[in-house]
Amino acid sequence: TYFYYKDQSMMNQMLNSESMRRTVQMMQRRMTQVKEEGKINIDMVAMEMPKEMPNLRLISELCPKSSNFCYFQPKHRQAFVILKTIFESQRNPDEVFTMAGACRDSPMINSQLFVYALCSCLVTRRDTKHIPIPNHFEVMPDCYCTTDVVRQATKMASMPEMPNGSPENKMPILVDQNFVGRGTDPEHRLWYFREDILVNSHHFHWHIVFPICSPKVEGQPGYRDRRGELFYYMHHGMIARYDAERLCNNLPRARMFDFNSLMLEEGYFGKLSSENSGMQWGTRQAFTKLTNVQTIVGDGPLGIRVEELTRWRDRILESIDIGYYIKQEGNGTEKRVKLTGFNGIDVLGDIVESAESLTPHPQYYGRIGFHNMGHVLIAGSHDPSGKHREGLGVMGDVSTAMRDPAFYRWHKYLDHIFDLYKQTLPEYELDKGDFPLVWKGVEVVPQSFYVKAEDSPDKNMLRTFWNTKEVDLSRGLDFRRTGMAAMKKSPVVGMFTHLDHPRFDYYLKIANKTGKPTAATIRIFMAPREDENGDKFGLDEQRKLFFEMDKVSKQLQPGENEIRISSAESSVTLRDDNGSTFEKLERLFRNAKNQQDVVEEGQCNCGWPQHLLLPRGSPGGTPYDLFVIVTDGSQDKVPNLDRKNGCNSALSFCGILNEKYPDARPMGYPFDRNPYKREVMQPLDIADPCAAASMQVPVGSIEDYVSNIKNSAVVQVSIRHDRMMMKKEADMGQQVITPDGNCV
Ligand code: CUO
Repeated sequence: TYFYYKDQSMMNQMLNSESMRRTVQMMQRRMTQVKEEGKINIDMVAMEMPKEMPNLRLISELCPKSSNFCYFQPKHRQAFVILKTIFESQRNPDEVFTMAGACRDSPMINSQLFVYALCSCLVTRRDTKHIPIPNHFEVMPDCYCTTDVVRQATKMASMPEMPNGSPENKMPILVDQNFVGRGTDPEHRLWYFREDILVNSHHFHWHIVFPICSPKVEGQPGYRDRRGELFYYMHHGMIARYDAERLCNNLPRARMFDFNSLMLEEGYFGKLSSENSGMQWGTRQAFTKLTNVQTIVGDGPLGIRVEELTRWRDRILESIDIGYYIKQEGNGTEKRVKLTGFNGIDVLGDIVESAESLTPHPQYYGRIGFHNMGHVLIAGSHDPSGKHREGLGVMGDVSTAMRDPAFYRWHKYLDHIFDLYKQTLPEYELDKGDFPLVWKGVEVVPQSFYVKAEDSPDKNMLRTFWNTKEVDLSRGLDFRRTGMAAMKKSPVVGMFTHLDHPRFDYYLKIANKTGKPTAATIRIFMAPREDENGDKFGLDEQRKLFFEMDKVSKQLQPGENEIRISSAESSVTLRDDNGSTFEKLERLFRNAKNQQDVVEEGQCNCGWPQHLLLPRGSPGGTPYDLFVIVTDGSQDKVPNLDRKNGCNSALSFCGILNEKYPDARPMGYPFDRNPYKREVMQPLDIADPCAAASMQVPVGSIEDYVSNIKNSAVVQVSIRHDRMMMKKEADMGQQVITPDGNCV
């Protein structure tokens, strides 16, 4: 379906150049011709121009079309809020799309900004929240593919169709690890994680669903329940997974950003450029020191100082130490409010991220935000004075930031802050729970071996391998607007190499001794078992490395329950392997009988990629601890929850759009707090009351921990990485002969 404007005079006003006007007119003529000839089936939809165009000049001044849009930069954020508000203030979805069509083609509007504002509006408005959003990597492939791939794709898109199905312009463009670095750099081993298109797309979509400008008042459109806490928990999950990948690649865990040296030890050369703005993303040499960022090319003076970052950091740490935060009141006065309890982490998340409408005191905790400013300072560190006219680095945008090793240093520091707060809270008394279930055990079984689960030699042995994914790059904004590609159906295919694994099941046996049907929540976590030196982790360290694998609600019948949970339905991953592609959405809209079909099938592309559910492991097998705990479903339940609402995959990372977060417990429970067991010491001297006091003794290992909690179990699993195994064979659980003749 192609859109054109009914009102040609308005269109001419929108298109500022003669060549652009000619291109569009030529495209319209060509489309009419092709349609009349019946060569392809094109629906042409006439679009009304908005009755009144808002003044877009301010948006253009705040975020020029020629800049790389930076989500964390205050002026760009202001532009984002204004444009999003323009979309939100339209009276109905038709008006939103009419306005969006006009803004998209306006010479005033930055393309990246346009996509952010429109997507964010669609997931916020009540009357558009059912509309699934396509993958960002299909809309903006230049944020995910290196410049040479984009150039190649552009060239292929503009090639005329070859006769007789000649494969010349159908050949996929191969995208693999060789594009961004070389094996001589140890950090390059993590290319498959940092450069993964679905990892970066998840990060983009998460920040779209939970934008910085979310409203504060419950019930307002776009209000996000426990948003600050989810900022902590989702990013914590990503950092824990990154560390798990590092350890199995023989790399030490990521080190947090060092405020003393201000040094960024790893360099990054992403080879990315924005096709829309024409700017290159900045690069950074190793051992670059963070300094004040004065100017950003295209955006003028910025004046962000490291000193401010340090001051805000100190205020946040002090608030944690004293257990109070400073809140600004409507009348300009301030008051101290207790930072504790269930909501404490939610408030702290907003303070650290400094979501502007949510932070309790913007002046005190950061006028543009502690977390956001860290991103901008790192993104500008390669040319802080702007004298080289370099664009911001990839840390400036949520769709590109996870490519840079500095992202993990910065977020590890934030995670450290959150953990300092969590350490001020009392430990969970899990051993005192009165949920009388009895464990028989937990096993992990590849799905192809499930029939013989009990005696399969492969139980608790998981595998990973390399796979490829094809992505249609021709939908990117610029590809569609220029050249002949807009008029033919021929896709430009990028073939991305990524980690993958055969699906597997968790196989649990739980005896319900309550004598009646009981609701239960099964929480599954995984963590590396050994540290950089091959020593077994103590739980005080390991608890920070546990990442969520799944969370499932089940009704347990009295007596023994055998439960099988598939890895493919994880609570942290996307439901579809490729997310919602344009192709899928087109099919969905074509086949849907009503809006409910769209709501049930569509998703907002927020969710960890299924193919990265498991860490890579190693050729010889890497040991991991798989921990399962069953909690009382009646205490986990959130009342009046509509789980049928849109955007309902990856619940643990993304919640349910416009609903309460679907778990009443703190996120990360039970590893978010220190695991202590209480032991009462025998009095040594009756005259000395201190000697008789109870003492908290740290738990040594995960096995010690589990031995005290009757509703939990831990099992050791091994993940083996088969370098050559291909997906088809892996799914079938068959042996494969690799090209070098080895049998895996
Ligand atoms: Cu998601 Cu720093 O918050 O990137």
